[in-house]
Amino acid sequence: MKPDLHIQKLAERIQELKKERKAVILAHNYQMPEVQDIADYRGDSLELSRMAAKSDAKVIVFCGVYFMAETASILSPDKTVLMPDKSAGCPLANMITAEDLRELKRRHPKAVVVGYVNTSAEVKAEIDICCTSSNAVNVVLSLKDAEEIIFVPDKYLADFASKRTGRRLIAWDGYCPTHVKILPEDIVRSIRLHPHAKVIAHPECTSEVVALADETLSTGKTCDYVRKSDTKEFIIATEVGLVYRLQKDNPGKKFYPASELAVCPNMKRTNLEKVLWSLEEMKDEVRVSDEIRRKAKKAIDAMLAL
Ligand code: CIZ
Repeated sequence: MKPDLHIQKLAERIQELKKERKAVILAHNYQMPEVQDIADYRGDSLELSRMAAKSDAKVIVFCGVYFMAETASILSPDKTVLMPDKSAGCPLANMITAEDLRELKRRHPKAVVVGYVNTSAEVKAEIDICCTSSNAVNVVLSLKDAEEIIFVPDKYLADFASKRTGRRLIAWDGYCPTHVKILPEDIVRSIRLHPHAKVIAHPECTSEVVALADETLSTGKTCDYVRKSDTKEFIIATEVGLVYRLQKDNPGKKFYPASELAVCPNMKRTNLEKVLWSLEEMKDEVRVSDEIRRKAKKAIDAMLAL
């Protein structure tokens, strides 16, 4: 069978089964093109989990990494959350454990704890307020009365939020191995090749890369920004999967990945075969225990209340 026909057949079978199972398929912005194409919703992790929670689906198939499926389970405890490849983890989220955070809190008993959405459910259960890459600055700004602020786990997002707010943050030494592959020289070279393009960097990029960017935005905010912008060319400094979505949604504009090396191997573990098998066999389920869920949800609700 020709590859295109194979993909089409798989996609058709997925759509049939999706109806039978009353499922909704979510694809993170970093997923492979063919996975993005069969999804009901594409977006960032929180946006996707919130849309799935509002839907009347019984089953959520989360094409993303583990903490994202956990977030979906936290917001939709009555739905079955499936991951086509449960081994797709997030190295950044795995850089801090709940015990690491408890130890840090013991050393700073008065600190308010801000935790990036890229954390396990167990870590979320230890934080006071969650944040995403689009609202980290506002979350920190909201903590005017806090004597000290702990920020976990991404040190580059912490640095970005600290510079924008003027607040000193006690940052965990975590980072995304994919975003740190984007080097300042990649940005300089891309600007030389595309002098009219605007540079948009994700705040998980290193501080040196962020300093060279015109805008520093989450994936969701990047989509909004380029749609509204009059600029026709963009250099995108984040995981390359976002470029596919931007190009598809904005056919009249041009997008250049800042580095072809910025590929998250975990995001690329999901493919159409695995999506099909997960619906056929109703596997692999991700469920957060009630106790952890209640605590973690408090941190997410605190952010949503802002
Ligand atoms: O929350 C997400 O989806 C992540 C990890 C980043 C983003 O900017 O979308």
